Amino acid sequence: MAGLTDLTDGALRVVEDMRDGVEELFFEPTLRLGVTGLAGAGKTVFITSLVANLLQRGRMQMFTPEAEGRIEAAMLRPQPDRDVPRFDYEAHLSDLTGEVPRWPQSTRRISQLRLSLRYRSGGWIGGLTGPNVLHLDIVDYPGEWLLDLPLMRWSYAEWARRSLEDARYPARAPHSGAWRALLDRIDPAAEFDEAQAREAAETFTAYLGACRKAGLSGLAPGRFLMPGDLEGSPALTFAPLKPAEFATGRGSLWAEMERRYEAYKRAVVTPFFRNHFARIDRQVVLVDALSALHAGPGAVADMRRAMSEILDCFKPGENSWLSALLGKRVERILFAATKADHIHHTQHARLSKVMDALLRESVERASYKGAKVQTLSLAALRATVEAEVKGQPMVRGRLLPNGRMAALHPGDLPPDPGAVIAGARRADETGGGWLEGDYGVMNFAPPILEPREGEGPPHIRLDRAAEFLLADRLR
Ligand SMILES: Nc1nc2c(ncn2[C@@H]2O[C@H](COP(=O)(O)OP(=O)(O)OP(=O)(O)O)[C@@H](O)[C@H]2O)c(=O)[nH]1
Ligand SMILES: [Mg+2]
Repeated sequence: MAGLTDLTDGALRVVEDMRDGVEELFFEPTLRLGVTGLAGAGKTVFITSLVANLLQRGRMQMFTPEAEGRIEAAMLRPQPDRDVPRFDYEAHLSDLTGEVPRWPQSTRRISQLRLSLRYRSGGWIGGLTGPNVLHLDIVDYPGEWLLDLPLMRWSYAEWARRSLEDARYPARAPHSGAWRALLDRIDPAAEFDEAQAREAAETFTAYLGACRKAGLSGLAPGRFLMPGDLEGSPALTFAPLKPAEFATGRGSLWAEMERRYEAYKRAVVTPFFRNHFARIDRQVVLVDALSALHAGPGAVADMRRAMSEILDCFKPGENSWLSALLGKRVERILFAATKADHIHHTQHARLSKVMDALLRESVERASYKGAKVQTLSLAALRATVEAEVKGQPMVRGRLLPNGRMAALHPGDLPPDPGAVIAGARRADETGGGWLEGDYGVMNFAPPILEPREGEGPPHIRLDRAAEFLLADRLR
């Protein structure tokens, strides 16, 4: 039966893909934009503000199709994947721009949105042909789930080895004590016992939770902290064990943990990436480098490791379906440092450089098969204005939780990004960040906006991001 089901699924998929192909070829071109980033990187705010600013384009001067007056209409349309919930654009926008604006909750499930643009081609062609349509499809998901991507390449033994190695890094050791102590007590070769499996999974999850609180990034498996519809499911009752010194046979704790790990990859991780990362044309990778910089060298090292494990999955030839999926069609990738409104614009170039340096090695290792790559720093929703107080560059905004206005100086980023990388390499320094000023208290609320006809929410360089990601498809 399993064979038959597989066959049917396969056949359906082929039919669907053909239908998509036909639509794209003859009727209405589609651009799938992947918005990728770790938890809290700013994906939901980015999607909401990008859509709002494409619907009301008064703040999109650097987006040439708009500057040239060629966009005739932009509207939300029914999305193509009817089995995926719709991205609740209206709710997110009204949260961000309401009378008492607030940030969105962290995302708990996947959702999708389609924005359609009607535009005229530029130059003499535009005069000859009628208007064209481009559908922009965007997917939002919990950032934690991205961390599962590297698991696809690792066996259980490899994952267990890496998890233990990670747990000993100075930034993590203070949080991993209970879990490591438990591993010392558990014999992986012993007969499987459900209570022991549950204890290992719970202790490991608690350790991941503590890492998240400490501002660390590497928190796989993603569903442990953000289970979605798997909350309380036995599919999540596994954890890395200490690699056994002697063979672990059938019926052992190790064997069962390995089986569950593989089942998690097969039943949870594979469908997520196959269904939602497939057919991505353009990718924006959002990186909250500022928060990591603030949390200190240990957190920067941790983020760098997590991002490089993710980007390594884009290396060709590692895993056939995965590299086919990720590396095949992506034409453009934008690496964007988010929340740049936390710092004065005179620091923005440094922020981009730091992010560039953090990701450079892994970007070079990965192959995007001729994809165009760009880096910039942006704020999807600008929560601050700039001010100068006694000659000192500051940013001013409403602080959370009470909404009090304050002007703060976050400190300067190092002029040489190499210093950040070197500091992260010597990750034995766990304390003392690079942003020493007021960065720690900077928890800005979204701005209170006067709605202005024809304008989306204020941002920094969102139009440049749209230019890189979309403009050439609207020629
Ligand atoms: N000042 C400022 N803060 C931002 C901006 N974008 C995001 N933030 C902050 O970052 C937090 C996380 O943003 P989200 O868009 O929810 O992040 P996400 O990537 O969707 O996170 P998950 O759903 O948890 O994966 C927000 O609650 C804000 O505090 C921005 O442009 N400016
Ligand atoms: Mg989100």
